[in-house]
Amino acid sequence: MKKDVLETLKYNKGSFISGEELSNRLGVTRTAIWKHINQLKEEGYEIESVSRKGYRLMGEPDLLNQHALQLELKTKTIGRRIVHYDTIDSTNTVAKKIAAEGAEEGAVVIAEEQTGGRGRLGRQWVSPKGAGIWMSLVLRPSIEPAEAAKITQIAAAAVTLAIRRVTGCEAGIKWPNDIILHKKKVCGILTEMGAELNSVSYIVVGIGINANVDVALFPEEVKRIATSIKDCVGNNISRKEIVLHILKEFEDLYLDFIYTKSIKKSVEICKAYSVTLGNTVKIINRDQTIIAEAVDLTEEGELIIRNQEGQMEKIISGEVSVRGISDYV
Ligand code: BT5
Repeated sequence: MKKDVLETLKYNKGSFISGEELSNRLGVTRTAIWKHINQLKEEGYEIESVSRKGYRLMGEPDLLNQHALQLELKTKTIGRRIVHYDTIDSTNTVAKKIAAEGAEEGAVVIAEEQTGGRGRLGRQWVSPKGAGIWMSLVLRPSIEPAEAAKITQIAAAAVTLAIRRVTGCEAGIKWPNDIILHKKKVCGILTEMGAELNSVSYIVVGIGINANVDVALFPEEVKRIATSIKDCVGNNISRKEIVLHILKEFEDLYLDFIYTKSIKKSVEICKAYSVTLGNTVKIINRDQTIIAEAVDLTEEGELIIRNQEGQMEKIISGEVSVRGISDYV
């Protein structure tokens, strides 16, 4: 019921709705409405109450804990359980641990700060306190280990849609795991798994987003290539709105993958918002560097390039930098 009260206030955000109207619409007494309003206020919602006018929602807290998110979450499984930490080494490490201990599909680990945030190949992910979105999703798809990279494409599509829908910023995808704003990295995705023989027992997809982060305070080598959503919008944005949208978009695309066994839908989104396709790319594979043109994505989410001899090649994973994007050197 508290959820319904909040939803109605949000729908009317900025204007008054009377206690009587709320109680009629939601079918409970005005005293019950009053109690829910008080609880919401205690949780940090700024609700103005004026006699004869009613209630008006003025501001919402930007909390990422289980209680705050669940009040507004519209998913069936993803995010139904949220484990929230103030400080943790890495949400991916915690998510892998709880997954190995049997955590259910859809469990999400979120931290305000990571002291040992990880990128791919043991690289560091800078994760300062309170301003970013550092979270990891536990999944249990019946897939083979070789398919794990598909989950990265689903996550990239979900994050891009969420950033675009909530902020209007033109987020793009640098294959396979970076989200880009104004040619700089705003988000990285790290997909890890636990597998037995030929089947995946769990997948953890870690998403790191510089939401309201001050990238000017980043180490020099990261500052050069990083940006934040705040820098695009011009002011702080609601991390909660972004998380709610990501979880919903992710669930829709993930369930589509589970039912159809194809990530076609996600790949369409990855193609539509790609900053890689049509550009010159540099691919570093072990000691070899290839310069090529990025041509297309396959239905499985692999990159097709045209090499300098004019031949087409399929790239399954690897370090790909795109000419014009900040990490191309
Ligand atoms: C990634 O790796 O981009 C994956 C990052 C995943 C982070 C999330 S946060 C929640 C979860 N828990 C974790 O411990 N990790 C996941 P990669 O493509 O290897 O890029 C790493 C590189 O990005 C670093 O070497 C830096 O150059 C750069 N970098 C580090 N921190 C950054 C930040 N906050 N913003 C932008 N770039 C960053």
